[in-house]
Amino acid sequence: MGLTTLADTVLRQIETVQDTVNETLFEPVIRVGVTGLARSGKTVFITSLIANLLDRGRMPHLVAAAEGRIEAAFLQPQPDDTLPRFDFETHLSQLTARQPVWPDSTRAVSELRLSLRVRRAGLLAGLQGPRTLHIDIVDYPGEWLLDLALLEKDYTTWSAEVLARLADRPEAEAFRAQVVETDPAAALEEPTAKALAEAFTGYLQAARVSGYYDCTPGRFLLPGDLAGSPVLTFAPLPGAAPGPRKSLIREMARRFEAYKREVVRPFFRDHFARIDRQVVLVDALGAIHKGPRAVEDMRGAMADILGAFRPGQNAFLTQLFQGKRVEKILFAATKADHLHHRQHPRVTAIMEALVRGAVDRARFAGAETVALAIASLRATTEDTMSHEGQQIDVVRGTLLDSGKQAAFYPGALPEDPAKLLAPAKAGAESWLDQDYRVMNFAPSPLTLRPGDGPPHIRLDKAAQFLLGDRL
Ligand SMILES: Nc1nc2c(ncn2[C@@H]2O[C@H](COP(=O)(O)OP(=O)(O)O)[C@@H](O)[C@H]2O)c(=O)[nH]1
Ligand SMILES: [Mg+2]
Repeated sequence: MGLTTLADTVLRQIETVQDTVNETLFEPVIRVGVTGLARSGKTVFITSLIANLLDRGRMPHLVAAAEGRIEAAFLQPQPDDTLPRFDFETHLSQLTARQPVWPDSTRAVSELRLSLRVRRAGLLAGLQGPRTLHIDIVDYPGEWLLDLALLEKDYTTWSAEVLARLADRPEAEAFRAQVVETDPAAALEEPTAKALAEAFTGYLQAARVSGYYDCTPGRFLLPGDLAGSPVLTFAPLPGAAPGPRKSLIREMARRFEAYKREVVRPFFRDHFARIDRQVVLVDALGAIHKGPRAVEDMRGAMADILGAFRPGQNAFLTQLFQGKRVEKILFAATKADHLHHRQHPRVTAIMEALVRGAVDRARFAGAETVALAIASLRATTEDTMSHEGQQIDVVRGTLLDSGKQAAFYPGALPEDPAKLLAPAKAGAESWLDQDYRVMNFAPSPLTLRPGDGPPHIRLDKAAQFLLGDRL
């Protein structure tokens, strides 16, 4: 499918709906979850993955595509009536416009169904006709997974932990000042509750910008359609809940419980527990650039996120999953086009080290895992330049801010990931040997040959890991 024929595809897909409705009931479905913290690259990943599954010219490592066994790929209407559809067409047209732009950031869960008609491999090929596999791709914020930890806590414990954590963070100054002024046992007044919740949300947003990832409750940052509702109008307070009747703290504790019941649990029940295979995207280079604290924080967030894939740990999840499990987890360091490919094995090694503990546990729980350095949409080209008598490997691209062409060298990542992770764990303020830079590149204008999807790095390997065994 060339990009110009997008409209045709939409028509074609509507025609095929009628024919497939009956068959669909018997056709296999794989649900692939795509998660990661905000700006880790979920939207670009899903858009490019779908475009490259529709047009498979750049997917040599997807075996079924390389063998020519994928006879057709088409988008289908949304199978879940209550979930927003992943807006593939808009995102793709943004990435492939004459003046391409990165897609708008999305703030909630969405889903899309892609179906592949595949000829069987090997001996069965001649005996049976092609079969159809439906791939439901679900995009959801990693922040929502972090909320799992809240289920195990009551309001008093949660408040004590959060207040201890923010005690020495400058981002929390305004919120701390309000807490000092507040008497938790005083009668509830809605304006006070609202002001506290707003100050707390302000702190979470500032903490996020500074590179902290421990920013739960997740919906305070990504409220979606819950913005302003009572389940999001609470904040941690010192002292023991429940406190006196009709007091501020009692109502805060009640809303905290409502948040767990009405927001966190339904997400895990309706979305998370149905996932067969999971992609976890990490902007590892971005965290390295922010410094050791951001790396350590991200490691912690990854451990928490991955805790959700080990149902045995959590009574609520164990009950939800009932023995079903996530079969495969792909950990992908995104935006690898910021680095020359000679450095890619090092990012992969850092990624593997970042998630090692969690991966060991996931393996133990039966999931197959892999770490890859990928770029969903390659925005740079590689080059080697001489600088002060040395040859350095750079990437070239168009800067997002100025629109100027630039050659970029982010710094040499260490061969041994411990050189980054150990100082991060030990609480170092900055990297010892050097700084790491990142740059925001604009997507490059594309001229795609018919049959080719957008340029990427290792998206085909990612697809092979996620889907290959079922194609
Ligand atoms: N160079 C480059 N930048 C990327 C890539 N993927 C994402 N980005 C950048 O990361 C930003 C966030 O990506 P997005 O997919 O919107 O993240 P989300 O919040 O996880 O959905 C984009 O606006 C781009 O600036 C990639 O493959 N290469
Ligand atoms: Mg997004």
